[in-house]
Amino acid sequence: MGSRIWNSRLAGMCVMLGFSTSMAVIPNTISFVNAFMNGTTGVTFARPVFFAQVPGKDSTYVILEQQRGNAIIARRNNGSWIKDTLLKQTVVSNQNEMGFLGLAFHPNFLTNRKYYVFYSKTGTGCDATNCGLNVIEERQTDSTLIKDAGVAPRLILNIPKSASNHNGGDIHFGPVDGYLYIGLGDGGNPQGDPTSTALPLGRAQKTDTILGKFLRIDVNGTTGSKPYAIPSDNPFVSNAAYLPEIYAIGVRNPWRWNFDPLNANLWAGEVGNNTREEIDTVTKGANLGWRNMEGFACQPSVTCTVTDPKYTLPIAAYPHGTTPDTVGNAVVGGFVYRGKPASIYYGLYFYGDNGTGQVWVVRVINGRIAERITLHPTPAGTTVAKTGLSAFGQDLKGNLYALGSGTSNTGTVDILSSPDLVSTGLPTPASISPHRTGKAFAPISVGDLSNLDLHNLQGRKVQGGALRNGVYVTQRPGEKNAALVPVLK
Ligand SMILES: [Ca+2]
Repeated sequence: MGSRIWNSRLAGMCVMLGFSTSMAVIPNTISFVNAFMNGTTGVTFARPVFFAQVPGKDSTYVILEQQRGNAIIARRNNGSWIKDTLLKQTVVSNQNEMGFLGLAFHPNFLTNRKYYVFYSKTGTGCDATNCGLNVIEERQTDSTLIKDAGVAPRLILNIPKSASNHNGGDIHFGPVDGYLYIGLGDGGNPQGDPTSTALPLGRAQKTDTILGKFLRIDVNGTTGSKPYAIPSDNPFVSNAAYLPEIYAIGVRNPWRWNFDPLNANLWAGEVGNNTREEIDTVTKGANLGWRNMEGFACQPSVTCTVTDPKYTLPIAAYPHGTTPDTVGNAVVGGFVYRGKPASIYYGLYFYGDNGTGQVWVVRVINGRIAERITLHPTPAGTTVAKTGLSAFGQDLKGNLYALGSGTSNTGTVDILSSPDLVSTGLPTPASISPHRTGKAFAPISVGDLSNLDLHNLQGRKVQGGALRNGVYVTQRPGEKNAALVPVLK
């Protein structure tokens, strides 16, 4: 099948999910349990800001330590959790919002061992505290898949900026198209903020800069002298006023964001300015409003209309403050839960706030929040879910994690734990259901799996008997279109 599937659009095949959507009451009490306990002691990190499972490796995860510049491997070894180092970036800036910010495994990582890093370092010829250079590089592991091969990286993108803040820094491959998506902040003070007079529009609304944007590039090719290709269906490729890398405009600081693995919807936590925080779903060609809008409101100094159809409004926004249940000061984007398909949380979106440490789960109907639950960690009475909440993570079974920053070595990675959340068992029988007739969801049996090519989200081909509970990409041999399917087994 090769990489063909990654150029296919999600179409042509639908799935029967094997369960019905429940509108039952969402439980508001869950446990936050250190994911790497050895007896009574948990493995800790310094300012962890990113978590992912290493493709093809059970019980093996990568965690980024922002300021130390380390990509740490936490893995199970002889019954204990131990730490190894995938990569140490010695040039990473230690400015507050800078550091080692993002990592993404190539969709074909298990065959080409390529991975991509986003980090910031001190810019050339400028004050270390007031400017910086964000860098995206392609690297490769050795045959163990958990140690960098030590060869020179391939530069993908240099992103110079005149301030240390508003970097964004999350990068992910599209689950269906296989392109690399990059979330970039507006470049920070002073020009990015609404108090600026130097750049009346701000960078996020200017289409000749990549700052304040979501970008989409193809790392498997080249366009002209660029070390990557421009996907031919990027939204502005035929508009000379826009840089062709641009996928969506109008963001201030999309600190953490992720794809829903089931349908490739892009959910982002967009860190606001002085007043409010917002959750966005980012669609191709969207204008997400900043810095004309913050949340659902126009900026005081800007002429704009909330109902202007050129803006894509947030899914949700919440005000600044310190009352834990309702407010915060810096949103942390999370995940749509796709672990246990029978869970009441299945399909709901988890996010939180860095300032209050609060975690919420929401049900979204028709693009707006229909229900929001504040998750209270056990024991009862505890209000702060995760002190210093910096990011969420998701493993290949769909389990969710929350990361909390510690300034030294006190940061931890917790698994969100409840009987409704943690995916451990493999129910039987398997049930996946491609849309064969064009008219109805048509269940197929385990035996029918032989008619499908199944790939995990890293592009590795898997087949019937070896399937684990999870989300897979399926494509009927000879067909052009691919679909993502959850598999129960
Ligand atoms: Ca916005």
